[in-house]
Amino acid sequence: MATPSKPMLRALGGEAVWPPPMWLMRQAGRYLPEYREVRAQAGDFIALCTNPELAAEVTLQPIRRYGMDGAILFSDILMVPWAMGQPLRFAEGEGPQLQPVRDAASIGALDPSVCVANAAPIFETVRLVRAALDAHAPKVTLIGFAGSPFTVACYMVEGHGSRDFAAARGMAYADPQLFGTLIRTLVTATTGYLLAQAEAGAEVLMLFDSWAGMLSPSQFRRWVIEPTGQIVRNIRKVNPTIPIIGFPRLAGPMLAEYAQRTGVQCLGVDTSMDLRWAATAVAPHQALQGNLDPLALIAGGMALETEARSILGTMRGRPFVFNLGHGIEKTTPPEHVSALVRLVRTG
Ligand code: 1CP
Repeated sequence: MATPSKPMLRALGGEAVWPPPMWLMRQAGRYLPEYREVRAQAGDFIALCTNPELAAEVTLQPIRRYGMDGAILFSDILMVPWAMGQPLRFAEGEGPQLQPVRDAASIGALDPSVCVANAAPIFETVRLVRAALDAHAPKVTLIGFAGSPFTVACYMVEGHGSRDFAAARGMAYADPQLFGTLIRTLVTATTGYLLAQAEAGAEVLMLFDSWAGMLSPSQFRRWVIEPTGQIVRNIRKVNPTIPIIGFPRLAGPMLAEYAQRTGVQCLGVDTSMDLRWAATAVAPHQALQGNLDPLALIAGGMALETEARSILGTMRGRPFVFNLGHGIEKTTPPEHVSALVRLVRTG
């Protein structure tokens, strides 16, 4: 196979590309006026995620505005439970609302085999974005994604966002068999969902595990490392080369075991993590991605410059993808993102 010429694919392949490729988690979203315009046109959020033309348009907006190296599919981690038939709505101002699954009957009723068929419009978005990038931005890498089984299960059991996801984490202790059934269902659904994105043109796959850091080490091994490793192995059987980014947010020292045992090519690191330590915790060929504080991006000016330069100084000479440590906030001034791009581009 020819050496990839896209900067992001080179970095994920273990090369210390400099200046590093960059993109930002949630780079498409409400902080952009052009997003708000399309969002208003689409109606609700699910309508936007399942409208391939509009979803492709918002995926491409930050590429046009900033020239990022990565375009992340515009969708949501909760589209997997939605595609398995769990009722979902995004209520204005209160975030996602699902009809909770908390017993054997409702968990048993979830059917992972219908996920790919129901998510067909999302794969069409991937096709449209890939065609647009191939035609107009051939150096930009298309990133597909899903939530990791544990984080998605948190929302499915709880029914909404939460500070501690006590119902989900409680079920994992009180009835590990039932929770395990839900996690296995999600491993199957997520494998098919990610492979379908790869087939439609995604060049990298990312697994968001936003709530991994709430677990004890033994629970982290069981509900984060094992299912993530299974998904990676399942994908490898069909697609041996596509790079996979794992983002076990707030994993702390568990990052080392996660890196070793899941087999991901790249580790997303959150803002709390010391990048110098992370560099020693993962294998030299494993890339790191992160970890600017989204609040430094809101502040801008010297605070932003100091934080970004410190990250660049620490990561120079390593395979690295510049990113935030969590998603961009909706109060972020778009011109601060432009300033950050200029800064990272000069290395
Ligand atoms: O009305 C709106 O515009 C909805 C806001 C919104 C957006 C823009 C939601 C609802 N999801 C998204 C897009 C989204 N979500 C992307 C798109 C691509 C990009 O990065 O540009 C991605 C990758 C996600 C992933 C996602 N959704 C995560 C994992 C990352 C993270 O932020 O921790 C999680 C936890 C969700 C759930 C979710 N979806 C939406 C909201 C507001 C939430 C958080 C709910 C909560 O816990 O309170």
